[in-house]
This record gives sequence, C-alpha cells and structure tokens, in this order.
Amino acid sequence: MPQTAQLTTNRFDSAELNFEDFKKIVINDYRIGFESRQAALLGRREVLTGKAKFGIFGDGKEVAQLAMAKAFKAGDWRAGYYRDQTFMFATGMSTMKEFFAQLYANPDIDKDPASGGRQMNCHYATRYLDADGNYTNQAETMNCSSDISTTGGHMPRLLGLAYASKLYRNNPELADLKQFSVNGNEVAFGTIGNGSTSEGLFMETFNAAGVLQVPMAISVWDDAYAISVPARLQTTKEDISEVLKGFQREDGTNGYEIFKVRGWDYVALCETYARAIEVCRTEQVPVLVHVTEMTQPQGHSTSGSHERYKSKERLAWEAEHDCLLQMRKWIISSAITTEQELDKIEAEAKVHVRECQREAWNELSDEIKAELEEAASLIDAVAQEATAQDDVEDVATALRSCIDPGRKDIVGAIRKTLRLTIKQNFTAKQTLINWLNTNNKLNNERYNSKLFTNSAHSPLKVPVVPAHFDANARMIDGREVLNACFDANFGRDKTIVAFGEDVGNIGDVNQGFAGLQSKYGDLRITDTGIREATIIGQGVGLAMRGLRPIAEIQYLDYLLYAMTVLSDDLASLSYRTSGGQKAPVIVRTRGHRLEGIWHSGSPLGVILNSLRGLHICVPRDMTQAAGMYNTLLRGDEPALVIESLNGYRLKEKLPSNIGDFTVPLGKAEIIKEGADITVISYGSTLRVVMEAVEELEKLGINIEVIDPQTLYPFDTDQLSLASLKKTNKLLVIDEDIPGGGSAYILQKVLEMQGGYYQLDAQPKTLCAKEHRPPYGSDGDYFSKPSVDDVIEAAYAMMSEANPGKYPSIY
Ligand SMILES: Cc1ncc(C[n+]2csc(CCOP(=O)(O)OP(=O)(O)O)c2C)c(N)n1
Ligand SMILES: [Mg+2]
Repeated sequence: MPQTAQLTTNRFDSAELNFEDFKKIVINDYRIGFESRQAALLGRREVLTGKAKFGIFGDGKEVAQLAMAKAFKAGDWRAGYYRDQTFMFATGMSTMKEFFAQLYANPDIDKDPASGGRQMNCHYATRYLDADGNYTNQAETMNCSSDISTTGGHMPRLLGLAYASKLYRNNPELADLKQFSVNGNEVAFGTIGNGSTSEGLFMETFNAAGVLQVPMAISVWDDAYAISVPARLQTTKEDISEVLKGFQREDGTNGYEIFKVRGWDYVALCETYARAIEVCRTEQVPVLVHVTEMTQPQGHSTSGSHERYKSKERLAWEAEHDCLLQMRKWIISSAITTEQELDKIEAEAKVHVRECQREAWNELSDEIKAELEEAASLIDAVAQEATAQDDVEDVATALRSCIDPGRKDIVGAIRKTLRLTIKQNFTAKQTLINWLNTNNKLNNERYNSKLFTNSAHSPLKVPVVPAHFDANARMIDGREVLNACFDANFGRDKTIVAFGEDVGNIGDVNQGFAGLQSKYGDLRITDTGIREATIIGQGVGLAMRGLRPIAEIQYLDYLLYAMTVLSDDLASLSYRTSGGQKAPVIVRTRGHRLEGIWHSGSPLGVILNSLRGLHICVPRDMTQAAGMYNTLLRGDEPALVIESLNGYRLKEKLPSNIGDFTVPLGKAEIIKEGADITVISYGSTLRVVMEAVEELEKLGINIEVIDPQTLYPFDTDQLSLASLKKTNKLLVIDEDIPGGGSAYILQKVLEMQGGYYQLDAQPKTLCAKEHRPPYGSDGDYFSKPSVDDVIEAAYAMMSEANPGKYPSIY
C-alpha cells in the first residue's frame, strides 16, 4: 500500500513535548485531514463517473475528528455514522485503501474489512471476531461497532457499549475477563449529525445514559442542516446543547458534562476532547460535545447538490469556515510551519490518495477482468458448437466490451448463453455450467452468507440434553420453572445479565426473576426505565463486548418500540459485517392472548418478516422455554423468545436438570399423533388445539398436532411433510392476523418441504381477526381462534372431503 510519513494521529500528552514534537504532531494531523478531504473529493468523482454507485463523505468535519481521535485509546469503542472517515484514518481503524475498496463494493473482507462490500461507503466497523467466530482481544484494539445507515439508529447500541464498561468496572466477578475490558476504563464514543438528534432514539439514549451514568461520549457534528432541512426546522432553539442544558450535572445530581466548541478551531477542539474524555473515562460520566459551525463542502451526498437549498451567503460562509482552511491559517499564523511546506504536504497527499484509489480499483477490477476473460473464452467455445452460433458470439462480444464490468455481467452472459443453447448438450456447454456452479458458490459466499455467525458456538450446534424428571418431580407454576432455570444459569455463567422494566426489584411482572436480584446483585438483574429501544441497544452493546444479556421487553406488543434496533441493527449485524461482528442477545418477552388490544398481540408475521438474523422461539410452555434459554445461553447467536402470557400460573413438572437440559432449535415435536389432519400450531393456540382434540375424536376426527417450537429455524427434520404424507390435509392455526405467521408456515411446509404434493384438500389457516383483540373474555372469543373455531375448522375440512360421513354443521 502507498505509505505516507505517519498514518495515525498522536497525542499531546508527552511530558517533554517540545516545539519540534508539537509541530510534527500538528503537521501530521493536517496531513491526515487533508488526505481525508482528498478522499472525499476523489470519492465523489468516482461516483459521478460511474465507478461507484453512491457516495457520502466526511468533508467539512475533519478537524474535530482529529481532536477526537487523540482521546481515543485501545479498548475504546465507536458507534457512529457516515461522516467519520477522518476519525477512522486518524485512529488507524481504517485505511485509505479500504475506504476506496468499500466505495467500489469489494466483497473481499481483506480489502473491505468493515463489510465485505455489503455496506455503502463510509460505513465503518472493525472485525472483532476471528475466522472461527471467537472474540478477539478487544482490550488491545481500538474498536468500532458496525455503522448502519438509519440516522440515529446506532444510539441505543452506543448506550450498551458504554454500559459494558460500567459492569466491568463495578462487578468484581468480571475482573478476569481482560480480553474485553481493563477495569471498565473504556469509553464509548458516539457521533451523530445535528439533524438526527431529532430522532426519538437519540433522546431515549441521552436520557438513559444520564440515569445510568455510563462512560458515553456523544459528539454532535452540527453543520446546521440535515440534507436540505435547516436547523430552524429540526431543533428547538436551533441549538441541541442549549436545549439539553437541563441534563448538565450539578453538585449532588447525576447528569452530563456538556461542551460546545467550533468545528474549525483545532486548538479548542483538542483541549475540549482531552477534558471531556478525561472526565468521562475516569468518573464514568456521560459527556456531550456539541461541535458547531461545521460545513459540507460538497453537499450532503452524491445524490444532489446543496446549491439548491443553501443561500449564497451560507455557501460563502461555509467556504470561509472550512475547517481545513482555518487550520491551515492557524498553522501559518502561529509560525508552526510555512505555506511552502503545507503546499508540499498537500501535493504529496493528493498523490497518495490517488495511488490508494487506483490500487483499490485495480485490485477489484483485475480480479473481475480475469474472471470475465475465463468466462468469455468458455462462451467462445460454446459458440463453436451452438446452433445459435452468432447469438452466442454476440453475448461474448458484449461481455468483453463491458465498461467497468461486474460479476453480474459475467453471470448474466453465461445464463443468456445457456438459454440460447437450451436444446443442445455438448462438452463445452457442460464446462461452462461447471464454471457457473463453482462461481455461484463463490458469489453466494460473497453476497449471501453470514446471516448468522454459523460458528462452532452456534446454538444449532449445542448438544441436545433431554429433560429428566424424577419419579417424584414437583408440579409447580410455570413461572417457577423459569425462575429455577434462570437461577441455575446465573450461577453457572457470571457473564449473564438480565434487565428490563420491572425485572430487578420484583423479578419481572410475572416473577420469572423473583428473588434473583437479591441473590446475584443489581448489576446482574436490573430494572430499567420504560425505553424498549435502548433496552435492546443495551443488549447489543453488552453482547458485542463479551457479556450475555437477556434483554426483556415486558409484553410482545411493545416489541414494536424496539423494532428498528432489532431489525436494522441486531438482525443485520452478522450479515452486514460479513461475519466480522456478533451480538448474541437473547430478547425475552411474553405474548399471545391475555387481555385487551395491547396485551394480546401475536404479530408473528411482523416479526418473521423483519427479524431474519434472529432465531424466533415460540415455546408452548415454560419448560420448553427453559430448555430454549439453556440452548441459547450456550450459543452465540441472537434470538427472540416469546413466552405464553397465560401460561405462568399453569402447573408444570420441574425437570431435575432444569439448568442443563436443552431444547434444540428448529426441531418440531408431534404432541399428538393422528391420521386425519395435520394441525400445525404454536404458543398459546396449541393449548386451544389440544382442548379441541377430545371433541374432535367424538366427531370421528383424529388430528395430528405438530408444535414447530421455533418458527426460525422451522422444522428442519420436516416432520410436517412426514405428517402430511399420512393425513394429506393441512390446517395451520395461530392468533396472528390472516396471512401473518400462518402464511410463513404455509410457505415453509408447502413450498420448501414440498408438502403441496401430499395434499388432497385445500390447505387452510385459522387465525385471529384482522383487528386487534378487544378487552374481555368475549372480545377474546370473538377475535382469536377458540376451541369451537378449531373444532369447526377441522370438521369443515373433513366435511368437504367426505360430506356423507361429515354432514355440514350449518
Ligand atoms: C431513519 C432515517 N431517516 C431518514 C434518513 C435519510 N437521511 C439520510 S442522511 C439524512 C440527514 C442527516 O442529517 P444530520 O443528522 O444533520 O447529518 P449530516 O448528514 O448533516 O451530517 C437523512 C434525512 C435515514 N438515513 N434514516
Ligand atoms: Mg447535519
């Protein structure tokens, strides 16, 4: 890689810092800032000339990031957004060549370690998993949690990253986990744009960190705009630190230290960051650094130009207050160096950036060109024998003449060739097919892999340990079964923590954690404010830093408040880092029927459609739930467990190995054998189905009942298909809306498992009504599947097949 004198920034903290040292540091900082600016300028050109698809850059924000980088140490974390390229260069967490590799979407993780070509440019991450999916030593490295594009979406995670330091500092049992923390001395640095502070997630995070008193340092990059919308329409008083003043800590209160500093004032920025991070790190107090008067020399992104919405005066002001220009002026006026020397540095920087860009481009395009030539030669060979020779030759010619070809052009040409030779079969064609198959595998790895970590620690690989029941096993409330399970796991693994609304003192609203806070302490079983999004974010940050969080959402209906964090951040983490990061959060909640519109939800369609990347567990009772927790707590992938709200007080037998037996994910169970209809159901409706069994038997109908137990993964042994081979009839019952979770199950069974071919009757679903369930038992009866509904749905299927034997009820 092309080298410059020094790539990363240095601190001003040497006791013997003389003028020469000082000068070197300042000049080196200017070089980094200038290179970063060149990268932004060149990056934009690469988009406009068509080599890259989209560009968003950090120009105008360089100087503050140089200052922030000086305060960032090994062990620290970043959760930020797309403006932070200078910070990433200055800390050494990213390089210039990687910057361009990501811009060009290079899928090689050695070239774009942040995302393997999966993320838009300037979306950063460091890889903290080794090739086997194990955590690396995070205390020795600078760490960057993976960026997401949603503005403010990273804030909840930032809270979790900071909260981990608090746990590592205050829980002596964690002191030997040196790989993750050294006494909790790490700071979590967050960055966010001024406009994005209008997001609820920012406000929720801000308040939570003030309550928790965690070492979280939020920098607001304030350029007075959010794309075209000015501060006047974004922020009360147009000034975020002004309106957050009430969070300032005072004698005897918790709260923040709040700083405000201009984005082009290098000296003030360096001083501010040194002070702010010192108090944040040592006292574990959150800080806000509001950096004002930043600019956007090239506008928001490559998607538009800011001349459309900024006044001439504003543009002139921005040109004058460009932070690098101001830094340059200061360097010269302070006689740190001469204009000539800075000119020379700038000229070198331009060359350096250009070289990095060319190398990054060539590395990807050389690889693709070589693949293209191989494929084109194979297509040539096919043309020789093809009846449609001219057409196939045209395909090869078109492929060879592609400007800046991509893999889609190569694979598209091959697929076209195969369509042109459908009716022929010869060796050259087979060779082409073989080449395509090999490359499909590679492309699958490049573009479709790592939805889950898939390491040796995957919960799918946790050994199956059956539940044991002593002859005199006690029958206890379901909630007590869970309580015993959590107790055993907390005793076994000191990294497990649980938190949520009412989880600590009273041990959750259904008492699954009852008594455990007094046994294990309030750092391990903890009450939180009412803030679902940051409860999940807290889990994500903790899990990234080696802890095992059980993040509780009080009722399934409130999961929607956390959906952005779950879907955008947690579910996409492994995929968007191409396996470079993981966060094995277990989300615990309870749902299905109880009472009223917001305590009876079962929106499995919503969940299944938004949370690919999480395992979705729907245990029918608390024993099965316990077995799933035992599995998940021994695995390293995230999951959602939905307990049945109306099951906590039902009696269950306590297994003798309550903390050790495991329920494997994806393994369905036949909970009642039968010959006439395969009924698939899960969670609370399973009990309803089982209540219908007896009357159905009296009506001469013998249903087979299958509990998939987890909806993702779904019935990997294909018990549903095997059952359909026997019954030839399928009835799916759940209490989601019609076409919700049941549509997913139909797709799995009929299409994926091939159940379609076993049917001799139309497959049916019995679901809840489309509206939310009203309050009261009658509301439940008329809205959710009842025993009567189940009996009639099953009967109707039999009646349709054999009306003589089963005359219509109505
Ligand atoms: C949740 C969400 N809403 C909207 C967008 C579209 N969007 C991308 S950047 C942006 C403006 C952000 O402005 P600001 O936070 O001030 O950051 P800046 O780009 O000015 O640094 C918007 C609206 C998004 N990415 N995510
Ligand atoms: Mg802005």
